[in-house]
Amino acid sequence: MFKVPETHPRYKSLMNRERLVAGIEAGITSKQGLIAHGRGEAFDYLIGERTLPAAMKATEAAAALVLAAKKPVISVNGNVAALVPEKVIELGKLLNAPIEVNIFYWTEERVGKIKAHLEQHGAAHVLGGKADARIPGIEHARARVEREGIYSADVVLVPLEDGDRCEALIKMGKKVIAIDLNPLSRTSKHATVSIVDDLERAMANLISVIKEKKKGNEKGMFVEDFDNQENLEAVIKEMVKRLEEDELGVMNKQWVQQMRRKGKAEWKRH
Ligand code: PTJ
Repeated sequence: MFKVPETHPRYKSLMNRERLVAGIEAGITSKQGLIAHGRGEAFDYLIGERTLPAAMKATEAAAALVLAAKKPVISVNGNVAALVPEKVIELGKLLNAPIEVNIFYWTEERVGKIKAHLEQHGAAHVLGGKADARIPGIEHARARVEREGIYSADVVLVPLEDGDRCEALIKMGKKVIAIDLNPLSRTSKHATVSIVDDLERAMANLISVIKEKKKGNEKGMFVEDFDNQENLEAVIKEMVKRLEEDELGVMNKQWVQQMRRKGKAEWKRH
């Protein structure tokens, strides 16, 4: 692994890249996972690489939803396994929920490696190897699920989704919690609760909110009080605000005004 100095201002972000590269070398993460991560990083810039109040609200709704679930399942892909294996396992234990490997760029070998990787980190029982059921309406490999896992779950946590599976899970009558930095993605739009935040921050927040709720310290949020579309709009507004307030944005506005004035003057001369 490349040695990133801890003093580097982008230490966390660079370390995450290293984890993904290591994930690829270990056969856990797909190469396409790097592209997906880059897209996530770009959106993270737009929210200032911090948890927005809207994301915290969604996290509270997500915590309420999984705690009320009869059969929650955590879906894990190659990026999630490389970036937050410990947090996935901690959440699984906290909720007594199974973890299921479910990947888009499916190979039997990669499913086995992700499973082994999670078990090495302490996961007791990882599903996904059997894939004895299919999610209706999906042609690609992500349709392959376990009957005892995602197929019969009532709530599915899907960090970093590739799109149409979320819609198909909703059509099956399940509640879906998505973690996705892109508020415009189909996953974010279709999920019951979309947490628009970085995977690592969202998982850490979710774990701590669940712990507080379990202790009875934090009751506030009910899923019924949560409107996903409204919440996504709040995130998008925040992104737009940041862009408008940004120094470059201000410079651009001045430049546009200058060009407009110049254009009018030129036009009058002819
Ligand atoms: O391991 P596999 O085969 O299942 O493949 C996993 C990926 C992620 C490659 C696959 O599902 C895929 O292609 O996903 P997409 O369609 O690129 O969508 C990934 C979404 O996750 C994008 O909307 C990104 O903005 C978002 N994202 C990427 N990294 C993060 C993230 N969201 C939160 N935290 C991140 N670290």
